Amino acid sequence: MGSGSSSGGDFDIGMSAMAFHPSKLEVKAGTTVVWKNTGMRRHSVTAYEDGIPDDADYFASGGYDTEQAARDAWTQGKGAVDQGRTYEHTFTVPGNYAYFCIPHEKAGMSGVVVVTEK
Ligand SMILES: [Cu+2]
Repeated sequence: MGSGSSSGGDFDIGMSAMAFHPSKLEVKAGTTVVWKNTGMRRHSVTAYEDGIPDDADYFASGGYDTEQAARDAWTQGKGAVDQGRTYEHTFTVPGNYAYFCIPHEKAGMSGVVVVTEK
């Protein structure tokens, strides 16, 4: 559970129709961030491979190792965070992590997690 929760609930970042809330979250290294699909649609949490620190682990809902694998899986209906479900990732390397939702990328559904030193 992240320390930067603005929800006061059991998650850090919510997902509405076409946006992450908040779209920018700052946490300390070692924090586990929890996303929750608080909307009605199927979303993904997919890191931009070029948008994370070089030495950080790639992350994507569905557990894919690369952005392309996540995109390919989505076309087969895989990797979604369904309504009411959560996805979490623990950030260990400080830096900026840009991510997006595959089906709503063109609609601007993206966000960033800023990880600071402990
Ligand atoms: Cu979405």
